[in-house]
Amino acid sequence: MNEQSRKALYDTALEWTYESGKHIREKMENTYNVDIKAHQHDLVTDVDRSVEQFFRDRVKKSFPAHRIMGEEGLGENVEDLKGTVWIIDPIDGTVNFVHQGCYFAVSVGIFHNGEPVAGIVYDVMADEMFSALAGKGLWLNGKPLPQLADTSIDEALLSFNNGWMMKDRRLEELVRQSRGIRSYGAAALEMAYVACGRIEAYISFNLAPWDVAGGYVLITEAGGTVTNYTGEPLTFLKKDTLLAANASVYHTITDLLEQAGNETR
Ligand code: 2AM
Ligand code: CA
Repeated sequence: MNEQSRKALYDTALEWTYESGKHIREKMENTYNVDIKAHQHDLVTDVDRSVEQFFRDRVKKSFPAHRIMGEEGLGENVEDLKGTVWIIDPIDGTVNFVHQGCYFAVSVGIFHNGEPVAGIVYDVMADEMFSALAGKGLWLNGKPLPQLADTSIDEALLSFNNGWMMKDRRLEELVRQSRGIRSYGAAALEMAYVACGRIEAYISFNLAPWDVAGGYVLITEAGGTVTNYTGEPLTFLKKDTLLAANASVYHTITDLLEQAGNETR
């Protein structure tokens, strides 16, 4: 894919994401159905489904050869990243959407033969559009964002769900050493915050490709590091853990976790 086609694809994805945000705000003025999926933490609404359908219709019409992987699974089953693949979460942070009416995002990651092309995370209610075009930089509402600077752990804000501490007590060491812990409940948004330096790291133990694809492009474009919790590259083909951080903080976190592991052995 040449540079011009990549830029055109990025511009189109941005336009459709804005449009989907407008659609979500309109839908929020009326009632919508909420269903529980696997368990009480996992919700889906008519709005999630209609936004995914909105992207599917537009991609199929304008780019019939492209494939789509989406949370609501309304289209084909994508099992590899050959060709151009759109990885879409129509609403990331559905629990926030339903309970709070804010702190949710539309997330879009576009890959070509497994390589990132574009990443978009749109905080619909704050009207904050985080976007990255691979190799060309990243922007917040069209304004360029700088590369992430080295930061020490005592000056770093980290984000993870409190529940993860019950799974890995070594995380307590991060609570002790960092400036503070935050938890926003929307992975794509938390990754966008790492990319723009509002927080220095985000950790999760259970995320799907659509939760992380857009944020992955944003963070790598900002010079940050994204792997799973054990340091392996993400495949974007299965659920995985996540450690996404400013590069300097990433290394401090992995060192601290390793040391904490050795001490408890
Ligand atoms: P979602 O709202 O799109 O489902 C909440 O901590 C974050 O984790 C959200 O980004 C949420 O995405 C994601 N998440 C919650 N439960 C999940 C699950 N069972 N599998 C994958 N991701 C999940
Ligand atoms: Ca979702």
